[in-house]
Amino acid sequence: MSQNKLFQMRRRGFLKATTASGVLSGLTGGFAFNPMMEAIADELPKVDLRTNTGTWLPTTCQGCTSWCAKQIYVMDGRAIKVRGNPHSKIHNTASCPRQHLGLQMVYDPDRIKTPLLRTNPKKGRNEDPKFKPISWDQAMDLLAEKILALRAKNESHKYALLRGRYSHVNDLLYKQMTGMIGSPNNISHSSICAEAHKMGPYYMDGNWGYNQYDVKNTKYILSFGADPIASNRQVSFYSSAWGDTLDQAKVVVVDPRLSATAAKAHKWIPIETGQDSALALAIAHVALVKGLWHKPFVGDFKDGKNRFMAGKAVESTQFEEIHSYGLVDWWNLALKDYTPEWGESITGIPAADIVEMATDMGKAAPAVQVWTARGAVMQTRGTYTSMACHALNGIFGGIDSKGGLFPYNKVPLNKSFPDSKPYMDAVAKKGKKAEKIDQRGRLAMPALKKGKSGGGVVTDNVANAINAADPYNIEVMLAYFNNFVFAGTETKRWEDALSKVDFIAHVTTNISEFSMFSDLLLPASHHMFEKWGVLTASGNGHATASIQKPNIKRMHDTRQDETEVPYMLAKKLAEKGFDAPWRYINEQILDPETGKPAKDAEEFAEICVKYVTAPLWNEDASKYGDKLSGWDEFVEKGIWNSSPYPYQKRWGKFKTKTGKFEFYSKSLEKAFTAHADKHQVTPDEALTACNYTNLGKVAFVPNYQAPERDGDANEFPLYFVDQKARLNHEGRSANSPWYYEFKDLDPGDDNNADVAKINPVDAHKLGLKDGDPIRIVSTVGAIECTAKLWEGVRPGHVAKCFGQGHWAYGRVASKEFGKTARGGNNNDIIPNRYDRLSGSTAFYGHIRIRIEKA
Ligand SMILES: Nc1nc2c(c(=O)[nH]1)N[C@H]1C(S)=C(S)[C@@H](COP(=O)(O)OP(=O)(O)OC[C@H]3O[C@@H](n4cnc5c(=O)[nH]c(N)nc54)[C@H](O)[C@@H]3O)O[C@H]1N2
Ligand SMILES: Nc1nc2c(c(=O)[nH]1)N[C@H]1C(S)=C(S)[C@@H](COP(=O)(O)OP(=O)(O)OC[C@H]3O[C@@H](n4cnc5c(=O)[nH]c(N)nc54)[C@H](O)[C@@H]3O)O[C@H]1N2
Ligand code: SF4
Ligand SMILES: [Mo]
Repeated sequence: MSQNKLFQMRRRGFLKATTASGVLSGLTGGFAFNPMMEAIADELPKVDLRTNTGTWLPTTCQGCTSWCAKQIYVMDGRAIKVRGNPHSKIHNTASCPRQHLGLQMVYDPDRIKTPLLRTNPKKGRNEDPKFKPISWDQAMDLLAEKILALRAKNESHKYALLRGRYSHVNDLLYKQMTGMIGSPNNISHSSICAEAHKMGPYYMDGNWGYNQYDVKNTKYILSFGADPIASNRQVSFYSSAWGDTLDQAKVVVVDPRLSATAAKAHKWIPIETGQDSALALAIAHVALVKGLWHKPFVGDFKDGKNRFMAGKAVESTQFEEIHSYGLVDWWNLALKDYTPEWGESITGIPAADIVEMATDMGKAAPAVQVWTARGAVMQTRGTYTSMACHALNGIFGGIDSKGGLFPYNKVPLNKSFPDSKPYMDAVAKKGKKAEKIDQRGRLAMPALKKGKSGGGVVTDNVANAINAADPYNIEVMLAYFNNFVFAGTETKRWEDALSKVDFIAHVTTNISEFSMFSDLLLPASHHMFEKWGVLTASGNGHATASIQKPNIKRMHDTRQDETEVPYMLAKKLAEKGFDAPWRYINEQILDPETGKPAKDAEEFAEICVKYVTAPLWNEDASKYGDKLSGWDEFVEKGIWNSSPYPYQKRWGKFKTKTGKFEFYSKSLEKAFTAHADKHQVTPDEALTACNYTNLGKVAFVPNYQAPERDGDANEFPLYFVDQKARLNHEGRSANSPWYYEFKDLDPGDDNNADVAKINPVDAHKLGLKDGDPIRIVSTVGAIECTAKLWEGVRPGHVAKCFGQGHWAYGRVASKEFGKTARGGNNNDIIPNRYDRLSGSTAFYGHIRIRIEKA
């Protein structure tokens, strides 16, 4: 039987009555049958009409936050292959395994093909939305009406814009439009992403951002949870360089789970979850006692005699720092007590091993780099873990050093669109002044992004705020490229919250769990193949700006989320008498080449990218990197590269309060004291309100605080360890068959299964064997999956990939679309907790569980 016949038969065999939504026709399972490959083939012209010649066209992958510059091979209007953009000085043609899944996503037969309107007014987990197709004009009309109704009653603050993944043309829809409509509520996903990671770097060396790691020149890598050949940032580059790195450097990975990187490392340290800071602090202690710190960066005792002795305070005037500040204060306040024996008592890692690590790092200094991942820092104590780990980069001088780590190079972009304030009327000005819906900046939620109380978003708390109608209720929501009902913790909170919102419009490629609580679905053009955008990335000493552009025949009646949608909405609002956004668009966002406004939505999308990137090609960017002759060259290459990062660039001029690398963070002290002052309490009262246990000045140095644990240890005797699957495009690839067919790319995982990896020691106690169906129960929920006995997880811990458990993300991702999940969503069992200093959601460390046979 031919392949096609077989597929047709299976398709018929699997056809059922229509599904919950009535939109996706009812293929269940997706385990044996794969409609996707057929759909891709269907999209190409019939075989004898194909030209068999194509072109490599540039774009950017957003499968993860590496944001690699890509080329796609397009033949007859269809994309058929993906590779790295050879012009990239970060990764060249190198790539990661998940790049290919983009093809299955853009040609996913389950994509939304037209706007859809909910006809069932009742919202809930078991309510079928009963979506029916409508036109774009009707859709925009309805959304505009809802927004205008809020403005008419002077309650424009009850509008909210939710942003998930994005490109650098987002400012118009995200910030400027929201402002002109009159709401303070532009909510990004950043604090369910990795904000706690930035706390160490920002409050110690002034970089609110991620670092790039000089892996080609390093001699020692210590990773706290980071798995750079599978996850993290610059996976394509690190994967291509890692073999050489392993030859020339010692690599030590600290992770309760044997990650892909740990499996190749010289040493794997399966730490108890939540205890990373104790290890980092004990290493720092040894480095000082043994005189291993990097003196050209940190300085030395004036007479060269080391006085750091365990438990003994040091006179600060005896030490002269060079590029750092507060080393002796830190020692006296906390570090002097964090001996290797103390470290062993908390982490179980032998003191001798801790001493060995410090000694090796001292020898390799300054070609030392200490990485942190979400796993170590997106915890209730995350800010302090981030600081403790980053402090090691200071002690061993890796900061901005050859073989160390440094911030992303500057890419001159107009990321901010022109200020829309002059277009705000009285309604908008009043609305914009309301408290933000996520309660950021309240006493118990400082969210100190860039030194400001309430400077950062508290994404996951939006659900709590809506459920409590505190500070008010949201009535109209526009959300794009996000799925917080799946990606946020304690998912039930999001289901309840969205059920309370009167009108939600979701701009999405696929119906997702978030869509199931929405009223209007607006089909999005796929970001990698059908959309104008621009992204920046950094690695290998360079930064890049690379474009996304519509390279294939647009599938379906879709629109680009960040450009066409706001353009059409502004036009509709103007037709109905509110013309501020429309005037703004036509007066402020002009083609940098002609000075003219766009003539239609599609042209506007391109103009937005031209506007943002003009400093790279319309001006002379050679001060920062490549010199381009103009827009055409940029579009043809698809990428601009920066010059290499100059080593020691920031030495002597860190953007901290003292201008130094702050072991005692004057910057955090200032920011947190201002937060306490704002609430008219003492800093200690504020720290206590935020659930931190070390008060006084200790709060401003890296310090150890026992992890919070959720639940009773007898009832829930195991810890849960979440991880990213290697083929996760964040939450977006779950409807791609390859995601399941190659699941064993994750060490310990099995193809076509959702497994919880349990150490055989624990499994035997529980009487479990491979393949047993199990239920994982936490204090907030339960999920079902399959037991997998595996030595690659620390006893007492259970590791499971995030990504499966979709009950509404297409026919492959769900057992029965709209009803039953395939596998379990980890977020159903993760209790909603925060690292309050950063406003980040805790996804790790606090999750106690038990396992039952299902
Ligand atoms: N494959 C893949 N890569 C991705 C993405 C993706 O979806 N898929 N998404 C991208 C995005 S959005 C982001 S923000 C980055 C995030 O990249 P990272 O910041 O590197 O974070 P994760 O990979 O989420 O971190 C989870 C890791 O921490 C480990 N871990 C869990 N608990 C602990 C603990 O208590 N201590 C220690 N030391 N480790 C622990 C887990 O085993 C896992 O290896 O990744 C990007 N890269
Ligand atoms: N347990 C656990 N939870 C996590 C993580 C984890 O590692 N473990 N990772 C966290 C991290 S780092 C992040 S960044 C967040 C991500 O969480 P979100 O920001 O919510 O993003 P996604 O889950 O990727 O969902 C994106 C949604 O956008 C839609 N979509 C897909 N492609 C497109 C497109 O091209 N255009 C538009 N407009 N829409 C599209 C689909 O509906 C998809 O469900 O999840 C966080 N949640
Ligand atoms: S590393 Fe991430 S951004 Fe780069 S190709 Fe892979 S999935 Fe895409
Ligand atoms: Mo993220």
